[in-house]
Formats: sequence, C-alpha cells, structure tokens
Amino acid sequence: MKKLIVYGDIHGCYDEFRNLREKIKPDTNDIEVCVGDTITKGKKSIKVLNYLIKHNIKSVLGNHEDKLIRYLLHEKSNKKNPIILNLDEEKIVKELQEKHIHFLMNMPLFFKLGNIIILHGGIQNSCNLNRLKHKDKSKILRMRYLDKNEKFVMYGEEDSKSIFWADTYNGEQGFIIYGHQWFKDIKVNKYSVGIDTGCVYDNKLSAIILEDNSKNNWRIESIDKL
Ligand SMILES: [Mn+2]
Repeated sequence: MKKLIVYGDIHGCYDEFRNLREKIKPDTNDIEVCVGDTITKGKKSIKVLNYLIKHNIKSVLGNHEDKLIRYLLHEKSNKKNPIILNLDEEKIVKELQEKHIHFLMNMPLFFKLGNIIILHGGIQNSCNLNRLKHKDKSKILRMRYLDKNEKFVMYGEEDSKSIFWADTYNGEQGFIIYGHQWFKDIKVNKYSVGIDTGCVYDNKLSAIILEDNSKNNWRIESIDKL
C-alpha cells in the first residue's frame, strides 16, 4: 500500500527530521512532502536541504523559503535589495549552492493529491486554488487569523474576535494539511490538520501518514526536540 507522508515545519532541525523519518521508515514508492519552512531558525538548514534533495522529498513553499527566494531574485537586479536578512538567513544564503537554489525555486505553492491539499499557511473560503488572484499567494504562505468578515488579519494584529482560518474553513478546496502556526499538539478540524508542532521552539517534530492517500485513514508520528 502506498502512503502519503507529510512532515511539519522542520526549520533546520536536521537531526530530529532524520530521526523522525527513520522511525517512519518510508517505502520507496511512498510520497513524502514537507509543509514548507524547511529552513531558517534551526542550526542545520543546509543539511536539511541536502537530505531532502538526496532522498527526493518534496516541499511546498513556506514564507521563510519565499523570503530567501525574493532576496536572491532582487540580488540579480542592480537596485538596492529591499529584503533585509537576519544573521541566520545571511549565513544560509552564503552557503547555498546551485542545487539548493534550484530546489527552493521549484517549490510549489500547494501540492494536490486527489482531495488532499498540502500548503504552508492557510486559505480563506473565498479563495479558489484553481483561480488564484495576485494577493492569494502571499496570504496562503502567511495565513493564521481572519476577522469576523473572514478578511486576512496581519501577523500580531489578531485580537479576541479573530478566528483561526481552519476553524471556519468549509472544506471546499479539499482536505488541507498545513504548517506555519505551531501547536503543542497537532490541530485537527473536520477539513484540515495542522502538523507544525514547533520543533524549533523546543517542542516536537511531527509527520502525518495517510494510508492509500485517504483522509480517513491517518496517524501521526513525532520526535521530541533533542
Ligand atoms: Mn511559516
């Protein structure tokens, strides 16, 4: 039986990622995908990229990969780069080889397998993945909270009336597996599962394993932060 294995935000936590994958023991015909934010914050971002490339593990785009890609694209122009990197990001950019850049630049915004969708942040009910508007990309990468009119709330501007996107998602685009917002334990809703369990914030790294690509038959494996 073929499995779909989706890993939560790795954020450079290479050792935990390897341990988690060795615990799951994927078969050669299983499909493995990351929810994005594979790099930055943790100490071993380049090692994570090397491992993903070597083992043919895919990833959708996260906001942290997106930032580095936008930085690299600006560097090619003659104008002053508007993207400001922190020290960790600067170090990563210096160590990036051609194969890493190719891997990052080819990360899709979402990955669809039947009725299952893997994306980094979240989605509004008004959004159609087959007809994306200009601003949808940035929102899909960064979505956490919506206001009472289901409009995007900027990071840090949420209040007691804000609604986490997955708590109001109607399932119309499919069953969504996502990361970006971390929880102590995975967040399960009727039409979604959030699998970022904050490894880089000293909690744990989790993966969801779906048998036969079915949203009705899944389990979680986790590894605590070392
Ligand atoms: Mn993120």
